[in-house]
Amino acid sequence: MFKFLKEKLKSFRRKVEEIEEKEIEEKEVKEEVKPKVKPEKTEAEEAVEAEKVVEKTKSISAKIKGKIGFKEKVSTLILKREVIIDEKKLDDIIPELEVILLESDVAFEVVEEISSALKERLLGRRKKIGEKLADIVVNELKIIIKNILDKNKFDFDEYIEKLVDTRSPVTLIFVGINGTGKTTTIAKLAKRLMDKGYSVVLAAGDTFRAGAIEQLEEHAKRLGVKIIKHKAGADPAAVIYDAVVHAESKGVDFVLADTAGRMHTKKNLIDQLEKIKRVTEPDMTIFVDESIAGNDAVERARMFNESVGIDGTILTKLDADPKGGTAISISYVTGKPILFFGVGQGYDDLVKFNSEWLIDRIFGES
Ligand SMILES: Nc1nc2c(ncn2[C@@H]2O[C@H](COP(=O)(O)OP(=O)(O)OP(=O)(O)O)[C@@H](O)[C@H]2O)c(=O)[nH]1
Ligand SMILES: [Mg+2]
Repeated sequence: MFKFLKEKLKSFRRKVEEIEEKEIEEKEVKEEVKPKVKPEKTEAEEAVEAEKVVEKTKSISAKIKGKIGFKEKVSTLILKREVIIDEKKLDDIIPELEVILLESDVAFEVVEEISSALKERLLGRRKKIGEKLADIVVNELKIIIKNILDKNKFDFDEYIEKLVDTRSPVTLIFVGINGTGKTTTIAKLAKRLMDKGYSVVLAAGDTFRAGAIEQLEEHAKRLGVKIIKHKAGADPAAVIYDAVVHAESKGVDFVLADTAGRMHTKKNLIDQLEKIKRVTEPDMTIFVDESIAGNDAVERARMFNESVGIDGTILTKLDADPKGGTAISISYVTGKPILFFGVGQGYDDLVKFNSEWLIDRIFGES
């Protein structure tokens, strides 16, 4: 997962380290010209000592009048190690990061946001003795990406728990283009809900693609869950409506409704989704797309949201995505939360959205 982005971020880190090493070397060359007072001590020892002495000089300032020369020396020792992150340093660092993010399919507006937030957080910052520039930059980057991911924070479990107390059934419909994982995700979510003790019925609302009804039926059989279906070619709004009526009469908690994959550019197909929504009044319209599609997925999410209206996204195939930019960008761009990540083809390969989980996958070793 995210191999490409991880490698790039590692080499970015090395580059920041090199910038810092070069700067230290340049300083040391300058230092060598000046005579050293206590050459036998290491720089780190000197720095620690220097800090202690400055603290002391503050509290006992009256007593140090005769040692002014020494105090001045101590201050220079601190100053020469305390680096302020300036515009020039950021100009060396940030453009490189922007390229990495763009190459990793992070949406342009999100790259801009990361870039300006990083600049704001770093410019003029004093780097303490012993602090590594690379650590500072990477930690800030993690915080910024986490803030972006949490911008539309939403707890799916909490939401449905409340909802299911007030009405039965809770209806969720799944929309998106062809082949992104809608049907598989419905099966995964059905299992997840049943594992939590809820009852579920599936609605075979993809009456268009050959074999789509049978595909959902197969999942229903494996999971031991009821499916409501009509013949191929039937009106999907009618199928989903029937499933809702069935669930109402049997006291079933959830209706998970499949729909046919459709391009966001096909007006008649988008109109059909509007009709489904009008007739079945779903509690949530969930957009499903695949992480590997990069900026295309983000663009489609934006278009589906504008035309049909979505309440959240499930991003599938993270396990097969070397980049990760879609996951970073999609919620920020649509203003709607990511609900789950699909991380494989098995029923349990569904991870509830959690920004820390994602940050660990991007920056960690796993
Ligand atoms: N690796 C991986 N594959 C997935 C994931 N989710 C779905 N798939 C696979 O993606 C393929 C398409 O999945 P479907 O669920 O049929 O997709 P769909 O959106 O319903 O497709 P249409 O009905 O044709 O529009 C299948 O082979 C799934 O097994 C995932 O998270 N990871
Ligand atoms: Mg399908």
